[in-house]
Amino acid sequence: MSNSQIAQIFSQMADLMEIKGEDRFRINAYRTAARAIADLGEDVADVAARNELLKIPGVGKGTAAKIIEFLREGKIGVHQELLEQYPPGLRQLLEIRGLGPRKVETLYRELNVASIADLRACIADGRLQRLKGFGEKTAKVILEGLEFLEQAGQRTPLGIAAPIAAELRDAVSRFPGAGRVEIAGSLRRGRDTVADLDMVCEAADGKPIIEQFTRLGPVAQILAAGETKASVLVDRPDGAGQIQCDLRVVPSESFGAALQYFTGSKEHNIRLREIAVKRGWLLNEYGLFKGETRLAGHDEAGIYAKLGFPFIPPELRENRGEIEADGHVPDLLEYGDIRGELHAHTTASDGRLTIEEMVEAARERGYQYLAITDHSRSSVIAGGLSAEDVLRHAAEIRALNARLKDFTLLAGAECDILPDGSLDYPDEVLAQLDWVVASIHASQHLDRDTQTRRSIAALENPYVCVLGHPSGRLLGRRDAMDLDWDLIIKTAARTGTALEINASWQRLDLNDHHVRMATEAGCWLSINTDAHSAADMDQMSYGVQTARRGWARKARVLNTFTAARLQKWIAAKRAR
Ligand code: DGT
Ligand code: CA
Ligand code: CA
Ligand code: ZN
Repeated sequence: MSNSQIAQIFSQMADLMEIKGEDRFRINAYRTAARAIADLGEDVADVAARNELLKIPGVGKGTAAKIIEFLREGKIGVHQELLEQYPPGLRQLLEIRGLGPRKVETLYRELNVASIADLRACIADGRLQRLKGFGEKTAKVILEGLEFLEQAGQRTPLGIAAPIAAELRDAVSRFPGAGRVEIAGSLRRGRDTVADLDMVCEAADGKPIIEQFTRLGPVAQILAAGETKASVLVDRPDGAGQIQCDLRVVPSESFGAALQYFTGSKEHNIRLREIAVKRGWLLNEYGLFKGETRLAGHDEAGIYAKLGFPFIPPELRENRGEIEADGHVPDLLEYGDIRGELHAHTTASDGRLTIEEMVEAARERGYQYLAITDHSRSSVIAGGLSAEDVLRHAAEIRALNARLKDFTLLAGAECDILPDGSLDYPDEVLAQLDWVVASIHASQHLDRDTQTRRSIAALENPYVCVLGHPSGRLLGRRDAMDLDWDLIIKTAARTGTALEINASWQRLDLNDHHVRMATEAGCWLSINTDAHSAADMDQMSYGVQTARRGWARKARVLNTFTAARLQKWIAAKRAR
């Protein structure tokens, strides 16, 4: 489809025309048309073929002619002319708060500033400050804008964003006049990182909601506040800058449509709109319409139902086959299916709680079993246990287990996979444990072949139940290891060794793509929080969301089993 290309060209033209100082009316026409075409439910070429471009709301005579020009020539003349006058990099400068199109034009004309690097250089040596109409104050505002832009490029991890969002949602829910309030956007879809937070609030009158929202304690700065929407910045509790939160207030009859629209993903929404258009309907953030008649909009389920789908869980809404599957993924894992934790540390290595305290924490979360998996000897900094110590520790765990009613403790270990692929404990030690997680904790920068062979050697070991945090990534801090995923997943499927979905928000490893591959290959999975404290166990929901994003089936996730069934699984694995 040419839709996205044309939309991009139009918005680039609008930006460059703005710098050139052209007529506002024409600039807005391009922006409106760009949006309309990006949101179109069908290929714009088909619309043009039917001679119906002018029927698209937001497309006028001028923009329709440009669309036809693009479809015929593959480019648009005035766009090419603009590109000759101004380098495309200038557009980036428009994104800096405190630097409007007039100033961008002046800087380009007078100082030849065509990029952020040029801009920084001109501020550093004072050329910008000496320019007429600029000065120290402007320079300071621009520098602040630059800093914000750089920080805004950063995505916030799910585990940082989710508690902030929950706090804001609860606060908004308490406002007088507020009805339903929901988090939307990538956070609702359970992505491992989010660019910003999106929230939808049901209320008859937007203004008082927006006013109260912008006055909330956590709000550090108001970026925009209107009658029905606001954007604010909230400080991240980890001190790593701020995150933006967009709130939209909508009337009751549009709440479901707005929640659906702002949950996204954009790609999923485009597919839904196509389906609506094929029936001669219109789907947007206000509702699903047939002409003037509202078919749905009050709630999300109603929209999906009218379009012929079951409720599609937000985690699936990525246009990765959920539309073709009619929104139905068989046996999709649910949070309530989780019955235990299979990767946890105690004071024996680097955990903060004793075995008893960890049992308590697991029971509080309604679990039926817990595997204690402290570190092995090579993880020296984490207080890894020698072979002797791990067996003594196992005896202690079993003694406690014998005293527990209605709860099962597994005596295990998180055993390091050494650089040569051998394990940190010999097989005769591993054979005396109930449960073994094998993980790579050091030498993560070996070449792809060596690294892959290491993981595969661990998967081949009959005593290894699960490969821990298989990619080794730490979000925003350490890249994933270079691995041959096809081979690793094939080996896991063949050997019957489970792959971990480490639910800790710093890891979320496997990620959603790898879960999908593993699910398609028929691998076993285990969703583990790798808990070092009681609170860590609450990250299970992030792992479950990641699993759902990868279409994981309940039947393939080990910690949905009963304790008895898990024991059988372990015995069968060892007997293979
Ligand atoms: P991110 O980047 O982590 O914030 O991801 P999202 O998905 O939260 O993206 P965001 O915040 O830009 O927009 C929220 C939702 O609003 C998005 O998932 C779908 C919808 N949306 C935003 N812009 C557009 C658009 O231009 N066209 C369509 N169809 N939907 C859009
Ligand atoms: Ca967002
Ligand atoms: Ca947003
Ligand atoms: Zn661990």
